[in-house]
Amino acid sequence: MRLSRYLLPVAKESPADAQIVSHKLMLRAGLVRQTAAGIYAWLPLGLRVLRKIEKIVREEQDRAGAVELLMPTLQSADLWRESGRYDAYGPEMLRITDRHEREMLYGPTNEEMITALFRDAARSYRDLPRTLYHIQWKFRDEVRPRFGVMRGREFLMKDAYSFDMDEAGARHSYNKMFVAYLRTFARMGVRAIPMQADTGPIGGDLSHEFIILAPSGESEVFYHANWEKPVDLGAIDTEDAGVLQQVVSGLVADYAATDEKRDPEREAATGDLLRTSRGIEVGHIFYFGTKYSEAMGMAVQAKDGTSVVPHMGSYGIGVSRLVGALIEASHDDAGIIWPEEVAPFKVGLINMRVDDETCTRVADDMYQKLTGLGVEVLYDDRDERGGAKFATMDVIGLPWQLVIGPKGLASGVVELKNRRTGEKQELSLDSALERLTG
Ligand code: 5CA
Repeated sequence: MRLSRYLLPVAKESPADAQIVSHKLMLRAGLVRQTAAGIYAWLPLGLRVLRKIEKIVREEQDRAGAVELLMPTLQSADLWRESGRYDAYGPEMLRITDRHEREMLYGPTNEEMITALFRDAARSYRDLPRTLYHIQWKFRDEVRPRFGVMRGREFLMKDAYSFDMDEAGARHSYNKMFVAYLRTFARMGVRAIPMQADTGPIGGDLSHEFIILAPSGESEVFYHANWEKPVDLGAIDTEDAGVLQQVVSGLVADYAATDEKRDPEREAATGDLLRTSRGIEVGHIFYFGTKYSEAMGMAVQAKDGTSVVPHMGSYGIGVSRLVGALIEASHDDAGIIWPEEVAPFKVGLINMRVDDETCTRVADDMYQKLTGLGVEVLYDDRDERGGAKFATMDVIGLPWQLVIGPKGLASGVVELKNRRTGEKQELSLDSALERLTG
């Protein structure tokens, strides 16, 4: 992409209304713009990050055996009356009336809709177990939307729902998601710690929040120092319920809990290995048995002919919140430092002198070669000062900066800078190309 043809409104100054670093940087780096309280437009660069996060989430859901579908954002109030949650949900639900005076709502979550869909599609034990998911916008009319996309009113969520014949099956489905979540966040270059959590309005008795440690986090968390080391999942057979249960039990043997779920006994046992921090909730998983299937009259035929009410779980990931959370976890004074897997582009190519014929010819040629080889390049071909170009590249945080200027070219070299380490190297054009494609 040529920057001269892109939309990248980068700002030098930190916006006054942003309190935390990720919100400031998202505005400064031209990733999003607020269009109403807690509602954001995703500008081209921000959208690329959002899509990359979505892709990792989707791949790991698919790998865990979940099946993708897409449910609408607008739902009918009657559906929520079936579960009894229409009145219970409160002012966070955005209620809408259509031209025929029908009551609708912008979905804050989808337990009711998926239960209705699955109730009408599943007949017998042969149709179970199933885990279904979608990645769709949600709306919660938060009293105090804040911290940019981290606590928005409209936000993108991956929500998955599992249906099993019994509790043992449901726990297996839960454990599969548990492991899929660890893999998902690890691929984004962050560690999210699974913590015992409250179930809130979703209900149920088994629940974990996945939390990224960051000083700006909304919740206070307590955990065993072991969680500071990476978790090695190796090649476990997630289809084997026993093996998987052992792996998950082994992991949660190390204490980790949110404020509401603190356990003095386990904390005493953790001793001086107990750590405390603030954290950002990027995922939340629940097992809630037959709460919705029962209320909404869902039953399937078992092998022995009897009628069984399926056990359910639900599993959320805050896809848009993750964009902010990843920045909280990875930035410096100059700007964002994207982990390679979610970076909007891999390379920022800087032409230092667009008015210099050789410089522009070499930079154009490098741009063609890199993109031709499938490398994602943002090419700064604008007629701007070098200093401004460097500052832009630093704030938007692409993993690599390739600088082409007349001085270097005179001795046959270009400069390659690693955004994370700050390390700079002078290389020939060919070796630079090799480094970025190898
Ligand atoms: N139905 C369940 C699981 S599918 C559910 O709604 N869970 S949740 O309420 O915990 O939300 C799932 C994830 O969405 C949270 O872990 C969080 O990362 C994200 N999320 C929740 N509220 C917001 C918000 N206001 N802004 C941005 N992300 C949010």
